[in-house]
Amino acid sequence: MKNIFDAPFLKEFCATTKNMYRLGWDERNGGNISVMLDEKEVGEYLDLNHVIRTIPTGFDAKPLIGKLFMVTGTGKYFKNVKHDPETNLGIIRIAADGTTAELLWGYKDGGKFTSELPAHLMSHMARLSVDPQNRIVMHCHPTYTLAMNYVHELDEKKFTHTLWEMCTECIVVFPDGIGVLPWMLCGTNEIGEATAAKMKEFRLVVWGMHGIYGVGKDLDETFGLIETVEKAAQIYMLTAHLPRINTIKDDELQTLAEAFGVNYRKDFLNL
Ligand code: 2HA
Ligand code: ZN
Repeated sequence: MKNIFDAPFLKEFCATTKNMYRLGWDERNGGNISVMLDEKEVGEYLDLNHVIRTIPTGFDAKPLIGKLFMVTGTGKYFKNVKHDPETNLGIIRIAADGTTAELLWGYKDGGKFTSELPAHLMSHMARLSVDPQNRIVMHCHPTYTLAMNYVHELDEKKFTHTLWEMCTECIVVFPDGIGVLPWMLCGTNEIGEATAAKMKEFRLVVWGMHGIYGVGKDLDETFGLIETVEKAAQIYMLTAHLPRINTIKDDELQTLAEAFGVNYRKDFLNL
């Protein structure tokens, strides 16, 4: 059996949380990540027949039965993941009943997965139904994106349009736009269901006055999506109070999207 601390999937997870913390997206215990792992790959590092303990999830995730996920722990700090992944992370498998998680590794101090597991697993289910390559669900509290929530209308078309105008690359990176939920109580099945419903259409979902969810096929792609939104939100917040002299016009956004061959939300432009 190989040493799990050498596993590329663990190293990349640790590097990502470190980066997110460094960028100020995950203060204290803010944020959570889940990564669907390849069973065969994990089997090189762990005895998949050894279940440390079982933990009820509180909801039904039948389409994910048998799937393995590496998930950040509840109450744990992104800041600490790299130094002690075995306490701050866990690898779980969705058991045959669809409502229990089998702990295969981690949560060493008796802990458990993030309180946002419903939003994560429901989002995995929703994304897999439209994109079988999806592996990642990432949640965080990026500063400028959050600041923008207080001064910009929380309307999907308007929010997306404003961000598309802020950097030339935006419409190419997230042509599908950004879903927006109003403020809702976090950690519940209800916000999980609302997030998953948006995920059928969007790879990015803003939780009003809370943060953002991103999904993708790997950690780099998902991190990059949120990073691009955050950069655009930063430009917006640096300029929102100043007279706007220049902008990228809608016909230019259309030209960009067509030049890069992306399938963009035409109804989010005013042509
Ligand atoms: O896990 O970010 O939304 C801490 C949070 C809850
Ligand atoms: Zn949060």
